[in-house]
Amino acid sequence: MTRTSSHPRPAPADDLGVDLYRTMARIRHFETAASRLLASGELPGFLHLSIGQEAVAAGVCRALTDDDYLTTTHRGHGHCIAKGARIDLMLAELFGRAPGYCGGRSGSMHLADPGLGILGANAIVAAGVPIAVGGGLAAATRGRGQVAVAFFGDGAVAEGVVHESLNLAALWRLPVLFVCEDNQYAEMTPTETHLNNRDITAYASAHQVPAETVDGNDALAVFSAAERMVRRARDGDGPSFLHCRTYRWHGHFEGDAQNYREAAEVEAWRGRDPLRVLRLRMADESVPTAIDAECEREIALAVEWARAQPSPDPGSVTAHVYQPDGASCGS
Ligand SMILES: Cc1ncc(C[n+]2csc(CCOP(=O)(O)OP(=O)(O)O)c2C)c(N)n1
Repeated sequence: MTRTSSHPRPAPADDLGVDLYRTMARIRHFETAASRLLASGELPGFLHLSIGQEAVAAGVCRALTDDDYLTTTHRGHGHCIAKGARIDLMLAELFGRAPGYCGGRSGSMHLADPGLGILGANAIVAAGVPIAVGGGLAAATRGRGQVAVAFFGDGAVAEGVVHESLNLAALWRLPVLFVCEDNQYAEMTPTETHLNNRDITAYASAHQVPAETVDGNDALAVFSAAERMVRRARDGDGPSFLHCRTYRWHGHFEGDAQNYREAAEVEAWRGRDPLRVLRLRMADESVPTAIDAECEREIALAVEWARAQPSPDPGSVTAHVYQPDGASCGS
């Protein structure tokens, strides 16, 4: 379903820190609201939240334009919001309502906005990675300087398709940024028990793709590395790999009993809250406080709107199964 977003994005701030903080706060308030709505029984389906990981989405997407592509995962709300997706349409989709991004049919794990280059969240681990390489090939063919970003978790790194994607992107020098969001668990499995080499950048280096590890809870550090890598891609110098070390505060999914990790580990990472990390670097405390209040209001209004929308017409159940003749996936 192609949808062109005409909804205005929040006014871009001159100050990088303010802009990054606003993006992270929007993600945090969106996901906090979604968590509550699921717990109260209002939202159907599954939710995988990225609370604690917001700096990766904000830092990487700050280096992109609306014309660039991204693909994301089952944990993709943050990436979509940071790329400019409409929060009201995302919430309508989570509620299963007709105006939602996918007509209320997909829920959280298949959000897409081709008009903004969001080529889709994907519930199949690693499946978005080759799609981003396809975006990179389209970008290279068009020659307009677009780039494509593949977000994926540490759990995707040993999937064969990630290596096929790295190889092809390197071989054809495609403008692709591979972003591994390493939250240290794949579902309930710690990374050291599913990856032989804990140095995740080594997998990229094996394909001669330049790689770097950054503190994924530091939005400024993520942005600085992503900006360099995006510039490299736009200049025709091929793909890069950004390994971001971070942590999810909530369970793998909402409702996860989390008996595979200690509460003290979660607490220690909460102490490195990416919003707080940035807040401490901002000169004026009142700015982030005002942004938080603004985001809370924005989300509350969007929830109210989404909740009041109609469900899809049952008579349309077979619609949107096939791409209509002549329709395109955006440009
Ligand atoms: C191909 C495939 N294998 C297994 C699963 C089940 N599964 C869903 S999420 C997940 C873990 C993914 O871990 P990671 O890539 O690190 O992302 P995270 O959940 O930590 O964000 C698994 C194994 C799946 N959805 N797809």
